[in-house]
Amino acid sequence: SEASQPHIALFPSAGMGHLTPFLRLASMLLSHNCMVTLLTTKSTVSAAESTYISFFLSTNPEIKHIEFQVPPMQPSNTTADDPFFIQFKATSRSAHLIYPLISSLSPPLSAIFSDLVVASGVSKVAVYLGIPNYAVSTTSAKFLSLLAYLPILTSDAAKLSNRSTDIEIPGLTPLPISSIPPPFFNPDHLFTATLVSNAIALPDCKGILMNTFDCFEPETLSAINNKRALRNLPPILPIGPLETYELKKDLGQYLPWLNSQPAESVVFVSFGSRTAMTKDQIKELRHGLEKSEYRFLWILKTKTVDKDDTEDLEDLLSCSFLERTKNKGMVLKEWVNQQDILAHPAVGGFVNHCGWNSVMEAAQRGIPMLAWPQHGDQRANAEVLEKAGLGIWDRTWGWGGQRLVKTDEIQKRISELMTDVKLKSRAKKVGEEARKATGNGGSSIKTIMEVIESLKQ
Ligand code: BUP
Repeated sequence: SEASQPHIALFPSAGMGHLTPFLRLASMLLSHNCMVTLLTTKSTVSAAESTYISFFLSTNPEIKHIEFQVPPMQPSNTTADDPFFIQFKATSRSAHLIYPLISSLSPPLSAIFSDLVVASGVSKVAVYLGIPNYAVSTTSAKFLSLLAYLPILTSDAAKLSNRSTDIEIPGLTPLPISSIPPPFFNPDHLFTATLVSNAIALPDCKGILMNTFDCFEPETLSAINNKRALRNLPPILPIGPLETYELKKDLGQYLPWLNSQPAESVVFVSFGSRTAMTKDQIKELRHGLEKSEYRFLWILKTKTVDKDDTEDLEDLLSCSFLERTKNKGMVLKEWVNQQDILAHPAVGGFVNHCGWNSVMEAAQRGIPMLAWPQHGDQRANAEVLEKAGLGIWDRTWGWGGQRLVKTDEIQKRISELMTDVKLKSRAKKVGEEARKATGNGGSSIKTIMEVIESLKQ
C-alpha cells in the first residue's frame, strides 16, 4: 500500500562524482520498495552524466524523472572558473525552484534526499512541504567534517591564512594544512562560497547520508555521532559502500584483454572524470609504468570536461611507447565501466586520485590503492584510506600539478603497490569489512532500513 511505500525525491548536483552515488542510492531504494523521483538539471556539464541518466531511467522505468531549468550564471564573472563549480553554484542558488515541481506529486513525497551542495535551498522547500530533507554527502566523513566547520573557518579569513600547521576542529583529529583544498583559503572563491552557503544549512537536515561505513572511518563517525565534535550536526548515517548497479553492456576492448591476464597482475590507473594531468606529468607516469614492468590499464584524461577531450593518444604518448607496451598494457581515452574493472580478478592494484566513489569502489573489492590525490577532498580522502589500510600515499607528491612527480618515484611506488603482501592482506580485510557492512544485518544496511522505516506513515 502507499502508506508503507515511502516516496523519495533524489536531487544530485553536477558531475559524475555526485550523480553516481545518487543513482546507486536510487537503485537501492527501489529494491527496498520505495517510490523514487529523480530531479536533474535540464543540461549537464559532462556527456557522461546525460548518458548515465538516460540509461538509468530506461532500465528503471518506474522512476519518475523531473528535469528543471537552471538559470545560467552571468558569464562575465565566471569565465575563469571550472565549469563544474559554475554548475554547482547555478544549481545551488536555484534549488528553491524545485518547489512547484514537486509540491503536487502523487503520492506526495515522504522525504527529499538532496546533495549537500544544494542543502540550503532544498531545506527551505522541505520545510514548506512539511517533510524531512536528508543531505547526501559524496565525500568522506573526514572531509565532511571540514565542510561542516568551513563557515566558522572562513568567517575569520585571518584565522585560515595565518595558519601554518594543522586545522583543529574541536573533538576531531587535526587536519594538516596541506590537506585543505587551496580554494578554501579564499572565501570569495566560487567553490568555497557555494560550499559555505550550503554547509550552514546542514543543521536543518534530518540526517546526513554518507557513502562510507563504520569500520572505515570509526573515529570521525563516532566523534560526530556521540556529540564529541560538531554538535550542531544531525546524525551522520553511513550507508556505504553503495552497491553498484548494472551498467550498459560494455563493448570496450579492455574486458576481453583483462580476461587474458593473470590474476592480480594488472595495475589499473585512473584519475577520475575531472582531472587533466599536464603533458609533462603524463610523460613521467608513462615512463614510471613502463619501468615498473607491470601490466597496466591506464585511463587517460586531458580535459576537465569529457566533451572537450579530443586529443589523440599517439600525440600524447608517442607511437613507440604504445608499440613497445602493446602486449603489456592498454591506454584508453574513453569512458570505461570502472566498477567492472575493479571487480575483475586480473586487477591487482589501483593508482587513483582518491575521488570518494573510487575509494569506496576499491574498498568494496579490497583492491590496494596507490593514492595520488589531485584536488578538492582528495588529500583528506587519501589520509582516510591509508589509515584504514586500503592503500599507500606519498605525501611529498603534493596536489595535482604542484610539482612534477618523477619517473623513479612513480616506479618505486607502483612496485610497492603490487608487491607488498601486508598491504594486500590489509586491503582484502577492508573488502571483507565493507561487504559485511552492506550484507545481511550489516551496519550500513541497518542504517538505511531505519531511515526508510521512519518514512513509512
Ligand atoms: Br574516469 C571514469 N568510468 O572512465 P569519483 C569514472 N568512472 O565508471 P570524480 C567510470 O565515475 P572528483 C570512467 O567508477 C566513479 O564511480 C567511477 O567518481 C566512475 O571521482 C565515478 O571517483 C567518479 O568520486 O572526481 O568525480 O571523477 O573527485 O574530482 O569529483
